[in-house]
Amino acid sequence: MSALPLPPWFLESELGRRPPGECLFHVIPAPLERSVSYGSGTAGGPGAILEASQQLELFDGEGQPATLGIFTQAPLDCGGDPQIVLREIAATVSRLISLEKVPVILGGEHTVSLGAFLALAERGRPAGIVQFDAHADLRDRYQDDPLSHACVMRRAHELGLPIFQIGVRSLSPEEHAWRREAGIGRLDAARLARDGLPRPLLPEDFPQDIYISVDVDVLDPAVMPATGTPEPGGLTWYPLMEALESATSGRRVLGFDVVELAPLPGLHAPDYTAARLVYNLMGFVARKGQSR
Ligand SMILES: [Mn+2]
Repeated sequence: MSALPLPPWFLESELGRRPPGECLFHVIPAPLERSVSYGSGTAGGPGAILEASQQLELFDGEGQPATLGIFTQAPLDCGGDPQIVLREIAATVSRLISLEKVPVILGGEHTVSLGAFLALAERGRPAGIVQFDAHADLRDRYQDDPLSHACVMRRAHELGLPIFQIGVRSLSPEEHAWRREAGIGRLDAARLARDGLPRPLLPEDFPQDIYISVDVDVLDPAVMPATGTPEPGGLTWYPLMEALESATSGRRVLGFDVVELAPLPGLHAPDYTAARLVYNLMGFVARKGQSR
């Protein structure tokens, strides 16, 4: 549909291309942008992350997760009915999980995560979602749209998936009240800033199998200005890395996504930050997902 040249594969500069069967990580570029409520540009997120990944070192500080193989699919066509896009993501994620591969979705707006949540719900075994986000995303409807990025975790809850939120610092009074009623697990940004990271981070009864959804606005705007709805008081780099490492510790990570990057022309640091976040998360998954 698009005449634009395809972006490179994740870290293709160092890895070249390997057959999908040889790769643990399968990157799914999902440039969906439809319900963005403030700044725009998330459709450019996946391409910017893939371009910036060409600058990454193979060594992530502890190891080389890239040796496990990183396959990158062609970007999804997100132009049509969002329900069809979500079904396609769900089918791909289901297939990859059954093959014991790790799907890595690059957004695009947060709505793309719902495709993965559908796959988790259909899997028929307990799986929890660990959400890193400035916003609760728990609205029932937003601007009359149940598929808005502001509703994605409400939809996850309706699918019966346990949720644990980290870094939230902006939510409506209704979301605040509903979150409490529904018993959604949380470590809000203000509490994290005040008390530091609890150990263990996740409740003991949280599922062993988890899916991690990272909205880049969980980071402070000083670290991550390139996102549609920036919110002050976010996590800086090392607290986010610590929290991701702690969340993955001893659990099996079925897959993850990094969403809501809206590249700013002329400012490449945020794109690289997002690419580095993806790669470090691959490292945590590779080193901690021992049960695979
Ligand atoms: Mn979000």
